[in-house]
Amino acid sequence: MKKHLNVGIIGYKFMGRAHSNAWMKAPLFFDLPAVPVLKAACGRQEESLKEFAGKWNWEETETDWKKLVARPDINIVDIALPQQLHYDVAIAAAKEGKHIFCEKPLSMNSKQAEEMLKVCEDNKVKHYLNHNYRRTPAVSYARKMIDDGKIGRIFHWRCAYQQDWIVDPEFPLTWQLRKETAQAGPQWDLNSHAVDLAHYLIGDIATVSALTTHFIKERPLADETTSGNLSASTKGDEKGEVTVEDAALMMVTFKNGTIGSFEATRFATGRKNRLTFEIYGSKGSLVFDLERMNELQYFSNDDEAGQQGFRTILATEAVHPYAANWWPAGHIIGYEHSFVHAVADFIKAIEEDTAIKPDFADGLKIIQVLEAGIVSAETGSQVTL
Ligand code: SOE
Repeated sequence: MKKHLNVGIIGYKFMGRAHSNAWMKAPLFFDLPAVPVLKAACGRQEESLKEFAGKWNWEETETDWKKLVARPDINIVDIALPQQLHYDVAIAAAKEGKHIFCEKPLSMNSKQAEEMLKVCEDNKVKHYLNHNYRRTPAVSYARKMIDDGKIGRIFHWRCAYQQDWIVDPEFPLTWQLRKETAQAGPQWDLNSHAVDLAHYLIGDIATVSALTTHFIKERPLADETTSGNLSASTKGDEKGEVTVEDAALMMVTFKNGTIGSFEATRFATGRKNRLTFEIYGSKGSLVFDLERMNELQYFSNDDEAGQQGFRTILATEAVHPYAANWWPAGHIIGYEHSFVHAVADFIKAIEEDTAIKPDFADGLKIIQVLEAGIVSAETGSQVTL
């Protein structure tokens, strides 16, 4: 019988569901060296927690996260919480010797991220930061094509992460819209994903020039007991100030000479969760769109004259990363599969004692870029990393 690794998850809203699904599915579709067991789920509201745990087959529940991370039978702590809570939980879990699977963005600031990394290293635990989009077959394959020299020298990176869930001025002031609980708006939530992809596909960023803006300055207060899955009810008529930006734009230079741009917004009406990047190089170009996540658009200068043009690679064949674990070629996968891939790689990394990326060191670098963006927007000057 395969070894078991007991998982304790903290958080049971949108990411709690996405992670639970991944812990369940990974051993069914991947040949793993150990099987994750959905041991205990933790949250503050007992009734809804129990409902969640029952539905997703978590064996037990805990309402105190400190108890959960101290339990000797827990091997992995899954932090499916807002960023404001990552620091305390990650430090405590690492000190208890637990491996950590942490939702993004890593932390509220780079000081926290540095400490989280150090405590994990000191305690020799695996630390994974869940920037899941890297693990779509198309994005992983884009990286392979770049490594294989298909794109040549990269000149341009152009990325936009667009959503529209707060366009309505009556959308309540949830934790994501307050600096003390979120640190920043789409700069943190969305550009963290985009910067992770840029680091993965292009390389380290050298300088940042940014601007941020507020479209709606006040909103009705939120009833936080109802908040989750990107919605919440309002709490009466009282309003409060929105203290994070609504949209952020960054222009960057990379250490390897590529230049790039990032657009992150929650005000792109009609765009629900659209993440696109374009990469232009000396030999070819690549375009990805999360709304068509099984595809990559590829242009090659090597194609015959007269027959050149962007063509669609359908990243569902056995040669594409992760794809062979699912269905026969051409049978597409979705958002949730990227979480399953992360869990599968994480279990392998624990059992084989290998690195898993992105880790907290990568998370620290991402937070440093995001902070540089905020400083640049505030000062109106370019920031060198
Ligand atoms: C909200 O913007 C959000 O849930 C992000 O926090 C996630 O990371 C992204 O995958 C989907 O949108």
